[in-house]
Amino acid sequence: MPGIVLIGAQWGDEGKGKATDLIGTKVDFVARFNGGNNAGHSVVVGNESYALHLLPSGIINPNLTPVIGNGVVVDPEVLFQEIDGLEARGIDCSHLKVSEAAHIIAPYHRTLDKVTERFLGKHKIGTTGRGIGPAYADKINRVGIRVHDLFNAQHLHDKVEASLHQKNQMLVKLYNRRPIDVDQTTDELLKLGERLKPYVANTGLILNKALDEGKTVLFEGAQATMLDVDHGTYPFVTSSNPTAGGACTGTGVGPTKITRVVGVSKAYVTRVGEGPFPTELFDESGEWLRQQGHEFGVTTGRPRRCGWFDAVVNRYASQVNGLTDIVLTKLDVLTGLKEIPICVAYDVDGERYDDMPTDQAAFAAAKPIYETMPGWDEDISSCHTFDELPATCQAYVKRLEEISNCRISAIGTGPQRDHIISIH
Ligand code: 2SA
Ligand code: GDP
Ligand code: MG
Repeated sequence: MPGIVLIGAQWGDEGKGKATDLIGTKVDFVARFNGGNNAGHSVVVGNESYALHLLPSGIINPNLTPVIGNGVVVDPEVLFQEIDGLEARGIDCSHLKVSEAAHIIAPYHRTLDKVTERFLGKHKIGTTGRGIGPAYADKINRVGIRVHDLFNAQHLHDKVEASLHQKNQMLVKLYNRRPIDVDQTTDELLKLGERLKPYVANTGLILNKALDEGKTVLFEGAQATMLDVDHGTYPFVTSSNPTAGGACTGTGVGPTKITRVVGVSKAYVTRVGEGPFPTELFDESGEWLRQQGHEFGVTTGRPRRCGWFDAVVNRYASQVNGLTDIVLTKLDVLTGLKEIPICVAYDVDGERYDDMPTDQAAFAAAKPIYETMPGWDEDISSCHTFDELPATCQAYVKRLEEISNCRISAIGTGPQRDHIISIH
C-alpha cells in the first residue's frame, strides 16, 4: 500500500507539476488534497505545455485516476474550463473523481477575496484573487457549501442563505456594495452541480480501497510548506495545509498508509505575493534568476521574487513534513554563474539562528548568512547521470543535500519531462 506524498518545500512553484508527472508514470491514482485554482502547475510533454490549476497534474497520464480530495476548494466554473481546454487537446478527463465533501468556491468568494485585499491596503497578503481564503473561512465557520449540497435545491437554498446572511450585511454596511441575491446564486450553483455530478464520488473510500489492494496513490500538494496556514509565514500564507499532514486530512487517508514524503525544492528560491523572504535579491542577480528561470506566475502572470537557496527553509521543510527525499529542480538555471551563494543560517539582531525562528517578527528581521560555492558553465540539460554533471555542480548538489538534512533523489536539469537525473 504505497502512499506517496509530494509537497513543495519552499514558497511554491518548485516544479511540483513536473515531479508529479515524473513519479506519476509509476502510480495508479494522483490525488490533490489542498488549495484550489490558486495553484499553477506547468507540465511540459514533448512540444506540448500544459498549465493546470485545479486538476491534478497526473491527469495528463491516461493510465492513472485523477482525484480531487475533500481538502480542495473547487470552483466548478474553473474546473469545467480546464476540462474543456484539455479535452480539446485530446486529453480525456472523464475518469476524474471529485470528492462529494470538497467545498465549493462560489462567485461571492471571489468578490470577497478581491474586496478584502483592497481594504487591507498596505497590509494585503497578495492573494491570487481566486476566492480561496473566503471559501476556507466559510468551511471553518461552518457556513460552507460542499459538493453534495449542489444536488438538492431546497437544501442548497438554505445553505446559501445561511452563508450569505452575514456577508450581505457586511457588504452593504461596511463596503457600501449591493447584497448578493440568494435565489440567483442557488440557481447558478444548481446548474453547475448538474454538470459536476458524473465526476462526484466517495473519494476517501476509493483511495483507501486502492491502497488496501496494493495500488499506489500519489498525494499531490499545491502551494508549499512556507505558505501553510499553520507552519508557514503567517499571515502571509494560503488558507490550507500544503504540508504532508494535509494529505491525510485532505483525502481521508490515515497517516499509517503514507510510505514516502517527497519534498520538491528549487536550486534557488522564489516567492509570489507579500511576506518576508530572507534571501530575496533586489539587484541584477534577482532579475537574472527571474529571466533565466522564467519566474512568472502560472495563474496570475505576476513576476516572482527571486533569491538564493535557503537551507534553513529546507531543513525546516524536512522537519515539518518528515521528508524521505528531495527532488531538486531547475539546477540548469544556475548555469553560467561564477559563484553561487547558499544561505546556511540567519542572523537576527546579532544572534545566529540555524533553525527557523518561530516568531514572525524575528523571521522578518532575519539576514542570511551565506557561504559561497563555485559555479559551472557547461550545459547540464543533456546529463543523464549524476557523474556526468560538472564537478562543481556535483559539489553544489552534495552541499545542498548535507545542509538540508535530507537525501536528494532526483535533479531537474531542464523544463522537459526527460530533463531529469534520478539518483538511487
Ligand atoms: P491565496 O490566493 O489566498 O492562496 O494567496 C495567499 C498566498 O499564497 C500564495 N500562493 C502562491 N504562491 C506561489 N504559487 C502559487 N500558484 C501560482 C503559480 C501563483 C501565481 O503557480 O505561479 O500565478 O501567481 C500560489 N498560490 C497562492 C499567494 O501568492 C499569497 O502569498
Ligand atoms: P509548481 O507550482 O511547483 O508545479 O511549479 P510551476 O509549474 O508553477 O513552476 C515551475 C516551472 O519550472 C515550470 O514552468 C516548469 O516547466 C519549470 N521546470 C520544472 N523543472 C524544471 C527544471 O529542472 N529546469 C527548468 N529549467 N525548468 C523546470
Ligand atoms: Mg505553481
